[in-house]
Amino acid sequence: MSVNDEVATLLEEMADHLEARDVEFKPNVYRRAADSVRAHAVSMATLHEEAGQEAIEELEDVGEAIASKTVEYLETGTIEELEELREELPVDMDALTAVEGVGPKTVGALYDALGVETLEDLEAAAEAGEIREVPGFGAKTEANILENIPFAREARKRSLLGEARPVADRVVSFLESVDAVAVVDVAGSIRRWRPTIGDVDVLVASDDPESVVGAFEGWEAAEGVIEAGTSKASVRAQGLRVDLRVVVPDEFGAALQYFTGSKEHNVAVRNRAIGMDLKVNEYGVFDVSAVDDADAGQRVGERVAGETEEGVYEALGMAWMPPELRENRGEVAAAAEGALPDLLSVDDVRGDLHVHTDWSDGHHSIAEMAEAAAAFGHDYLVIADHATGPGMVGGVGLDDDELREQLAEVRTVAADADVDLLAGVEANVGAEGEISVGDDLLAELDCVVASPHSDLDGDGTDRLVAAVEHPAVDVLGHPTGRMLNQRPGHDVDVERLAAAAADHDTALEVNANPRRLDLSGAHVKLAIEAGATIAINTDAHRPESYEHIRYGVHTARRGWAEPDDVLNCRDADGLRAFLGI
Ligand code: DGT
Ligand code: CA
Ligand code: CA
Ligand code: ZN
Repeated sequence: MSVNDEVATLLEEMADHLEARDVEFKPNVYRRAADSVRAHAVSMATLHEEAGQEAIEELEDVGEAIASKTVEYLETGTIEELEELREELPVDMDALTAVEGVGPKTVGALYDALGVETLEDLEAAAEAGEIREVPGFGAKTEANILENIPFAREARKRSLLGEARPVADRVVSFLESVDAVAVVDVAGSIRRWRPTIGDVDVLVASDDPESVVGAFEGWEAAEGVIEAGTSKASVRAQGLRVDLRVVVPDEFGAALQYFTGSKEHNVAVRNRAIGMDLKVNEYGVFDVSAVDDADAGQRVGERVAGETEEGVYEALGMAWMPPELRENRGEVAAAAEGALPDLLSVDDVRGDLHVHTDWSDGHHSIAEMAEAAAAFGHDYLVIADHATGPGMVGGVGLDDDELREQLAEVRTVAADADVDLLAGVEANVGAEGEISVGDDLLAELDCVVASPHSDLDGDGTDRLVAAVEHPAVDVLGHPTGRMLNQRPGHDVDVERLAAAAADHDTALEVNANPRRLDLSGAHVKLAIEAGATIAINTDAHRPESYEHIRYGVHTARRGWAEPDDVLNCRDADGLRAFLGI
């Protein structure tokens, strides 16, 4: 973890403890400060060294009290107030609050009543029927908790793509600087851009594997070596396991293909090879037509490919395909027929249709978000702050009068902005699909994003279909409402939803926030096949988050999306035509 991540994690833990003790306001102050510290480009340690506590106080949403706790941590390695809070409430807060429906307040109450400290305690208490006896809890809550524990336990083993990808980028650029390394690439789920990552796989081509392993063990970000051999090693870095394998340059392509996976894709590839009298494995592609026993060893028969991945696929009669497609969803047949999609890339995206400002829960003004979007290279930007309504707690959302006021402000800023600045809203989709903003106001806005924020259990198809059928809705935001590693979100009949969306000219969002990635790649593929248009939006609450667009783009690529399938790959005129403005 970087220093900023460490500080942010501690501030978040303070927030949870304060909330567990029913302290008002302060928890959110700590959470906002944690966000700000985590997103800050310069390390708190550097700021502190060079300019002291005052430099930390300059951060957005960080006041004197939190800056002084940060300094206390940097100087002593602990925060005394947090130590006291932990002593009073000695629970595994992270593990317990990972259970959907269990927040810090619940943790506090169950500790006081039953002494629940760990996930195991929680499970035992629920199984024994003790939770329903605690005031404020009932049999239904108890059953929900019990049902959600396995999901939380599984989820905690995997990291978010948004956490793992920066680590992968870092290890690749480090290995590129090592002399003995000829070629380096990531493999495994990180290369396929899966939304969650078990471990980060890195593959190197080299004639001197021991030097590469030695350098890797000394990588500055490595916090500990898990295991090390002559041609592979695993280290822990920023809370992740990073697996390195070193192969000879001549076998790099075959190894890269093999270790990229997915397993299901590799099975389909191997089966195709068998039908062609070929054998494919991590060492190469081998012609085994003249061999009696193709299983006699790994390197049998005549080797026909293996140095490059392109060569491996070519030997099997397939075009090379982007790793995002390798999930056994028809890509092997498509590659053999020359029918692979021409996937979009990050550069194809021309704007963002869903960002927040300090009018709701963002952290920057309309003008700042617009300026940063222009600097990022966008042609257009839609300000889509939260409206009040179901799921908007804590006074975050704007009512219709405030939205009208904001609309006027957006028009004023737009007059001088370097992007085509459009006025929108993120309205809430109610339990029956109703939209939480008045129809006359919706008609005045350029772009209406509508998203579900409440009641996210069970099948959501009816509710979401009703929302996309609303004539004023342009984009259905984070349709399932899933939060990776936290809650699964709605089940959705995506084909029915997509057909309705296509009929009513509503785009379905791929929310690029690394906690969401919603729709998923599998959903995107179904949606496009049913004729729907996709929108890829960051849901940015600060300019730094514009960078998240890559997670959305790669998720859409996992769904076989081409530029024509994506609303915000169109130019401003094309966007306006879709929005009817
Ligand atoms: P993860 O780490 O759980 O997010 O997922 P992956 O896909 O990165 O899986 P990992 O790290 O266990 O292995 C990396 C790749 O190596 C995997 O995608 C395919 C390949 N691989 C590993 N074990 C096997 C296996 O038993 N059979 C086959 N065909 N491929 C394997
Ligand atoms: Ca992996
Ligand atoms: Ca691995
Ligand atoms: Zn939202």
